[in-house]
Amino acid sequence: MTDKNELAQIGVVGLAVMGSNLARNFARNGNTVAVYNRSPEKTHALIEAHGEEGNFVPSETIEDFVASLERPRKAIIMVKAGKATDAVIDQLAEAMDEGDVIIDGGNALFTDTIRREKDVAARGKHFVGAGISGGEEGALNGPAIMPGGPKESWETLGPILESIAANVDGTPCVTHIGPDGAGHFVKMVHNGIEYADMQVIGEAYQLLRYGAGMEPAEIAEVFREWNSGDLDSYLIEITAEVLAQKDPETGAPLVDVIVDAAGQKGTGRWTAINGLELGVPITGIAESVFARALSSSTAQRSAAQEGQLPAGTIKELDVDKAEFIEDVRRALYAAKLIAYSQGFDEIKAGSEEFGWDVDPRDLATIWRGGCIIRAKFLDRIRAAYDNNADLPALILDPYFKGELEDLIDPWRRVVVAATQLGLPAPVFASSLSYYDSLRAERLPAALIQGQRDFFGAHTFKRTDKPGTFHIEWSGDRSLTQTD
Ligand code: NBP
Repeated sequence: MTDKNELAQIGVVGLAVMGSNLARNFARNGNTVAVYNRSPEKTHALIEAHGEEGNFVPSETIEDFVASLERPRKAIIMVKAGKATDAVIDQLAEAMDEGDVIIDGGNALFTDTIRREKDVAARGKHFVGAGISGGEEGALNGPAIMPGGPKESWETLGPILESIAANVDGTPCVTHIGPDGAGHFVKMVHNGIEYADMQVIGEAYQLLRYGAGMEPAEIAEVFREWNSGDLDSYLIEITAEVLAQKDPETGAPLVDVIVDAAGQKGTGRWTAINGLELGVPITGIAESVFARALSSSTAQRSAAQEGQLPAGTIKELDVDKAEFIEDVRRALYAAKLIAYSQGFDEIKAGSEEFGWDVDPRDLATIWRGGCIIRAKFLDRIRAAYDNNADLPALILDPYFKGELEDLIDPWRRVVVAATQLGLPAPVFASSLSYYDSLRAERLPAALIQGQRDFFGAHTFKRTDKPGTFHIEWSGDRSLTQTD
């Protein structure tokens, strides 16, 4: 139904796949929704195909669109991230009044969101950068939504977003995350964790396929079974679907006809870059981004294959299939746990750096539904932060520590097996090194400090007394205290 005279509670600008699905979701959930797209064809197409799903108020100019919104006006931008977003923000800020709310639901870099929030606030309007996860399907049927921006805008916006978000046990998968860029920041880290989660699943598949010699359909069954336990998650579920799928053209397993070069749109890379900038070791996420980059280095991979780089002479491992499958499951669980622990570390560091006061419990709650990393496991993460909101690391929670007791040996065995079999398992292996680094009593960092002092007089601290010290390396090698 469309009614030009009815004022809309919410508006959507940008009616490509995400925007039109989000608009339909609003309409289906009882909101009157104003819709506008730069080229009117998309607006017409939406109304023609789905106008009967609820109350839509279509406009062909941004001025008419703004006039069709009830005050304080609330408009969600779902256009291509980058310059297009800036252009639409400018048009809306021009046409709107003081106190109106502009929401960017695209995948913006959080530093852009901080800048935009400042600009829009200076023009007397509110700006909310909202991370939206769940892809096309989520936008239509219930995404996880991570809005940042001023708290007061959440008061008017919150109930509308709650009406369309996914819902788990009666709790909507949306909450106010924190000021300015907080929402887009946590969405970025969510995507980084998603990269790591997908990579560890990929590594498990690789080991079962080429280590245990299993066929994709058989591995699909293993993943189906895993989906009923600790690993129960959307990503494990769809992995089973993909592995069971046959190519409609050849009848071969679909996974065998897909080119093994993984794409990326950039949010994983942003998460890794930000981890480096904040000095947070998000090794699982960074290795996952590198693994995709390596897979896509096709020229180099062909040269390496043609050049027959030596595999070494260590004898292949004989594995007991059933035991190996269970070991791989546990290694996957362990590496996944590390990736989440690191992701939450990055969120904590970002929140401190930018003064957002993000509550990790909120994220564990809203990520349980709608988003790509939705998983049973998030209930455990929520319980961990409920028990202790200041956990130094997620893996130090008593429940997860207990889990690691059961996971550590299989995890080590799988990394050894991967190494002996010559199968790449970058996140399984690097996560284990991260874990062992965290628990190590002494790290080689002491030696590195010695090297730094040797060539650059960078000084060092001592274990036995306070102060900063230097050795006269090119002189008599005496010790001097520098402060
Ligand atoms: P696209 O990212 O493909 O963007 C197409 C939309 O942007 C069209 O409505 C287009 O209008 C509009 N647009 C462009 Br391009 N330049 C514009 C400009 N200068 N002024 C006004 N409008 C302009 O759409 P999408 O895939 O639906 O994604 C929308 C946002 O949601 C993106 O930021 C994306 O990163 C994010 N997101 C996408 C997904 C996903 O699964 N696809 C998931 C989560 C988030 P036109 O019709 O006139 O060309």
